[in-house]
This record gives sequence, C-alpha cells and structure tokens, in this order.
Amino acid sequence: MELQGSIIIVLCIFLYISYTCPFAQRTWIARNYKGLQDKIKLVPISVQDRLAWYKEKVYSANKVPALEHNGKVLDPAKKEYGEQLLTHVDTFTKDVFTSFKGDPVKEADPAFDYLENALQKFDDGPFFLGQFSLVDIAYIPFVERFQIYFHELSET
Ligand SMILES: N[C@@H](CCC(=O)N[C@@H](CS)C(=O)NCC(=O)O)C(=O)O
Repeated sequence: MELQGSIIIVLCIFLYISYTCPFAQRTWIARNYKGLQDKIKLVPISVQDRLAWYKEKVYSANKVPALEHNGKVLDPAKKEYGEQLLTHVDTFTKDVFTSFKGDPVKEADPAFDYLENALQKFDDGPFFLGQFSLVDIAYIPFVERFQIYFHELSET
C-alpha cells in the first residue's frame, strides 16, 4: 500500500464505562445499537477503584460514563446543561418581548438574571458552556438586539 503523501486520519473515540453503572450502560447500549463498536472503543473502569489519571485526564467529576473524542472529553454535565439552556431559549425571548409592553427594565430583569447565572456555571471560557457552542448561537442573535433596545431605552 502506497502511503507516502497521504494523510491518515485516525479517529480515536473511547467510551469510559463501569459494568455496574446504569448511566454508563445506557451509552453502551446506544453505541451498540448504532453499530459503532468498531469506532467507539469501550474502556471499562471500576467505580470502586478509580485510578487518579481518570479524574485528572478524563473527567474531572470522576464519574462514568465519559466519551473521549480525539483526546477531548465530552462532558456530560455540559451536555445536560446545554440541553436545559436550549429548552429555555423560547421562554427567555418571550419573557423579554412581553416585558416591552410594560416596564421592560423591571420586568425583563429575571430573564437576564437567568442568563447571568448560566454564564457563571463553567469557568473554562467566556461562553455558556465555557467553550463556544450551539447554546451561544441560540441566544446571541436575540441578546444583541435586546442590548440595543435597552441601551436606547436607557438614553431616553
Ligand atoms: N449522569 C450523571 C451520573 C453518572 C453517575 O452518577 N455515575 C456513577 C456510577 S453509576 C459514578 O460515576 N459515580 C461516582 C461518583 O459519584 O463518585 C453524570 O454523568 O454526571
């Protein structure tokens, strides 16, 4: 086989599980159901006897399951919180638009407090989930327009 000049891309995806963990078993079933046994390698670990490298290098919450994709760990806590924030986006925009009919500065306050609070949750970057994600894309087109509206309101 002639490999010279070719680019070989090796995908390394590892699913860390514990055989006794029901949360991990869900992901294991999903991987098998999707026929991804060759692409996602199982790494069974013992929850009772976790090694220090797991917490340090893989998942700081020190729980299973965890999915590592090319050296990057997909954090289940971020996934869950991201889904929560995506579910909330319509409530946020509705609450702010509704506040325009009354006293916007006062009535929109809780809606923005929710976002302020969400932005404190992960500290590995300035975005909702730390690093840039779909959640930022969902919110920012509205937030930047609301910012202009409230800025103009504060000038009148
Ligand atoms: N969905 C949750 C729960 C996972 C979970 O609680 N796994 C248990 C095993 S079934 C675990 O790793 N426990 C270890 C610990 O809490 O220290 C997560 O991924 O954060």
